[in-house]
Amino acid sequence: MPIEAFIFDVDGTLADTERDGHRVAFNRSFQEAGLAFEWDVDTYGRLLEMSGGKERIRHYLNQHPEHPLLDDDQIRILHENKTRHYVRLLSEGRVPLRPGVQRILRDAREVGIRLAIATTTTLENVESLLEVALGRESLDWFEVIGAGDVVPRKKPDPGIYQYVLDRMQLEPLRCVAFEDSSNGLLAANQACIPTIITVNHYTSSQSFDGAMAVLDHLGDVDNPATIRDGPTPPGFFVTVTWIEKMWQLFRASERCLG
Ligand code: XBP
Ligand code: MG
Repeated sequence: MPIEAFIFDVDGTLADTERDGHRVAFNRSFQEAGLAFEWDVDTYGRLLEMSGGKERIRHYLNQHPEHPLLDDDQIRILHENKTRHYVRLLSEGRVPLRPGVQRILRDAREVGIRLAIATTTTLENVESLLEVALGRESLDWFEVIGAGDVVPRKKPDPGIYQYVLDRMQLEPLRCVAFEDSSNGLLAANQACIPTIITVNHYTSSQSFDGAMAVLDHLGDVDNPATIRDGPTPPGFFVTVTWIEKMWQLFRASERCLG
């Protein structure tokens, strides 16, 4: 029985968006609104435990009573402005895809693996990233783009994965999810989807129990991946064939959480 679909997270997985993309955009929005705070790289790393931009702003303000508390409408506007800044940063080509991503998408399409996205970020951000990095036509490669507020609760809640599975009528065990964070892994695992992790600056010290494999990135012929957990792929880069083997082993080991 072959793999039916690959489901991709976006932030940290398709591209390293957080530090030089989202964080900078949040700060521009705060500055524009005359707010007297700025998120440095480490502060932002701690705030990433809260997924969702609006939720993250609220979480920060709750922790910092010295700043004025904003109501939901004010946070919504602040976040809309943040999205505008973020899309502008993307259009300047500031956020490239991670190694191996474009190759895996192309190879998966060639062998008929269906593609989808399950992300916490705003839909506009996903569409802009795809358009800038892969061309407008790439939006059609993904049968479903599950993003942002289409579900009431964000990762680690499995809602966004369940939304994608339902829309595509997929069995979770016949899919592979690609994630970068422990929140993302928890979401995919609770939806019972075998998951490959590619870590980044912000997530490399997190715990990934229950993942199919953990690597620093997917790798490419001229850019070897380092494997943290799981067998090394031939040539040190992840291929669809290697994913299929890992998936068979993972399913046979009954390590899948549900
Ligand atoms: C991504 C997020 C998002 C982004 C910012 O998490 O939590 O909130 O950081 O995007 P994941 P928005 O990769 O697990 O989906 O500001 O649009 O929310
Ligand atoms: Mg992510």
